[in-house]
Amino acid sequence: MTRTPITVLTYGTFDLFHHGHVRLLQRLSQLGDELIVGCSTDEFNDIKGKRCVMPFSQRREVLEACRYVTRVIPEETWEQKRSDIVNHNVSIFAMGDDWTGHFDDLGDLTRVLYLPRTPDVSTTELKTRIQQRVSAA
Ligand code: C2G
Repeated sequence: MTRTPITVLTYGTFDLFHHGHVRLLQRLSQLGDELIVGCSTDEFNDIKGKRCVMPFSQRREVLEACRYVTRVIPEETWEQKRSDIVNHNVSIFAMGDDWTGHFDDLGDLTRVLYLPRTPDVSTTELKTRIQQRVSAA
């Protein structure tokens, strides 16, 4: 009797991939059998008001190289989560806890979890550090 694989789903921009991203994906991968990551497209980042250093194709390539990630899908809209959850038979939808409460409405479809962020690292902080190094050079 083979059981249904537990599929975990998350979304994000994942620009300048760092250990905070890695630790989230590592914990998520431990919650199930496969981890699907919705990577925000450049067009969706415009909607989110995020300016990326790395274009979607590079952010996707980095995520696909991550040992904890099974599959990467494009995230193009806020609204696609419900259909993604159904189409990929997702058992757990999870995000970092800066999103706590934002996706509770998905609770009728799947388990919704928010995991603690990794402290002291963010894409924004990395950009600042780089700018400081450049100006100090
Ligand atoms: N994260 C983390 N620890 C950090 C930084 C980020 O756990 N130090 C988590 C965030 O909480 C998020 C994921 O890594 O769950 C990706 O972070 P971002 O690339 O900043 O994603 P975001 O812009 O929050 O996009 O529809 C959902 C959005 O696409 C989420």
